[in-house]
Order: sequence, then structure tokens, then C-alpha cells
Amino acid sequence: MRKFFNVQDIGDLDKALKEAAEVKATPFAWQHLGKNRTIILIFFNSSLRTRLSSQKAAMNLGMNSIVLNVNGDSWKLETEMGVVMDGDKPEHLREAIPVIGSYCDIIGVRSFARFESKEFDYGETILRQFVEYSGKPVISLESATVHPCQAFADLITIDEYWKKKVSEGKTSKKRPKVVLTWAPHPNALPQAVPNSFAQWMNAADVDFVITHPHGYELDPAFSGNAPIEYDQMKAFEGADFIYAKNWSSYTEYGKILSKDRSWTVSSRQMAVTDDAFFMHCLPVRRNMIVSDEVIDAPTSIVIPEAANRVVSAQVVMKRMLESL
Ligand code: SN0
Repeated sequence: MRKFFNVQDIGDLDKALKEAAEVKATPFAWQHLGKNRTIILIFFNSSLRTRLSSQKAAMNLGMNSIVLNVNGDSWKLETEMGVVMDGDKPEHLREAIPVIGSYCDIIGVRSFARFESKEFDYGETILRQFVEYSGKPVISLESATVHPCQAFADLITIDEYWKKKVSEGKTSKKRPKVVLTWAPHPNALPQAVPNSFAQWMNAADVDFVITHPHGYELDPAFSGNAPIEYDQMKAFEGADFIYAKNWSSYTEYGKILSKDRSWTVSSRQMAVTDDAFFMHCLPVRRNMIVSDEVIDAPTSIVIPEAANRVVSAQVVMKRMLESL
């Protein structure tokens, strides 16, 4: 595997889920793969889970990891071509990327959408330069349009909890109903998490519904044919998994169109679900995205979901090491 951006990069999902279960059961069984190998994790933006779970996954595989916080402890990097570098950025990506590539075997990159230009963001301008100039396999650790390590961990979590629900005889459905719901937030957030979640759920064996206020339609390249239900209560009916997330508008790019707190996930909406599990990628703003009551309930699985970030990252790194 040379890159991990989209669901297609992981191939067959059943196979990937089986591999995830093996990695989870015996995390240290592939330490030989990472011996004398190094991953460099580059962060243009803040992180808690991605940084720690990626490092833990690398350690489980016997691999060294180096973390670089651009803007914090390195030179600020220029990302646009053809500019006169007379500002505050002493180094260009064009040199920095091949240098980073020469020090490692795999690269992970976090670079959020900047909302300065839709073309720059949706062209994945930064990530593509890493692919082009590093010569190394590249993992998106949430880039401008996607967060595949999160979506893979979400799929693993849904698979686990659905199997549990089926085995406990708590459902007679063939497939789980999974609902992605927009929820309010004070700031303009990227579409990367909902884009990837939609892309992965469209590829998975689930009934997938998206609900959001008008104007929050995602890029159809990611949302595909998933039904959009503008009535949140209707969307929640009979759901098995509620996946909450805020995002800013894609069509009115980067704009906040609503802060309507009636979209905050609370026991009012959860009451019409089929005793649904609550999910969120974290960090989550309590009582904006979700009420304390819902996130603190036994049906909230945000912590096991975050724990599975190690598993998804490890499967991806393992496959990359195997193909070196
Ligand atoms: C990021 C996002 O894409 O929405 C990362 C999620 C994994 N979230 C934030 O930036 C939240 C920041 C905030 O102010 O709550």
C-alpha cells in the first residue's frame, strides 16, 4: 500500500475488518516488520488521538516514530509554488518534503482545510506534494478533505458493536441503520470527517442516512447516493448508530449557516432510535454537539471508538511495511 486517503486504498472491507480483529487480538505479532523502520508524522494542526494512536500503532509494529509539529518546533513551511519568500516562512515544502522522505520509510501528514480556497483544499494540494516529492508511502492523518484513519476506526467500531447487538438477540435487522447527523459548533470546521465517514459507510454493508440543515450538503464525490433527510427526528427513527459531527458548508464554502441548538443530540432524539449507540470522533464540545446525558450514557461508545484508532492505524502501517 503506497497511500491511504480513500476507502478504495484499503481494498476489500471484510478482509480489512478481519485483519483489524487480528491486529487487535495480537498487536505485537508483527514487530519484525517495523524493525529498523521509521515513520515521520507531520502535524500542521493540533492533535491528541491521531498523534498518540499513530505513535502507539508504530510502536506495536516495532517501528520508530518521529513527530514534527510544523509551526511549533520547525521552520514554518511555504506551501504555494511561485511565491517570493519574503514573509515569515523560511523553508519551502519543495525542499522540506524530499528531506523528510530521506529520513524515513513512511510519512503521515495532518493538514486541515484552510478555507482560503476551495480549489486548494479540495485539490489536496499539500498531501499531493508529499506523494509527489517524498517517494515514500503517505498516510492522511486528516488532510483537507479526508480523515481515513478515523473512518476506518469508525467502521471497526460499528462492526464490533453491531455483531454484539445481533449476538445478544437485540435486533432482527440484517444491516444496521447508521445516521450521520450534523450538530452545531461555534467555529467553522472542516468537512474531512463527514466526507470520509460518508465514503466508508457508502462502501460498507449498512443502511446509511445523512441528516443536516439545508445548505450543509457534502461534496457528492463523498456522499454519493446516500439519502439526505432534512428532518433530524425522522432520520433518527430506528437508528442503530448515531454519528454526530459538525462541519461548515461545502457549497457556501467554509461558512457557518446555522448554530441551531435544536440539532444538539439529546435524549429527545435518541428516544426514537433503536437504542442506538452514540459516536463522535472527538474532540467533542459537550452540550453543543451532544448533551452530557447522551455522551455519558452506557450507549455512548466514543471511548472504544477512539481506542480503535490504534487498530486502524496499525492495519494501515502494517500493510505499508509489508509492501516496502
Ligand atoms: C477537527 C475537525 O476536523 O473537525 C478534528 C476532528 C478529528 N476538529 C476540530 O478542529 C475541533 C476544534 C474545536 O474547536 O472544537
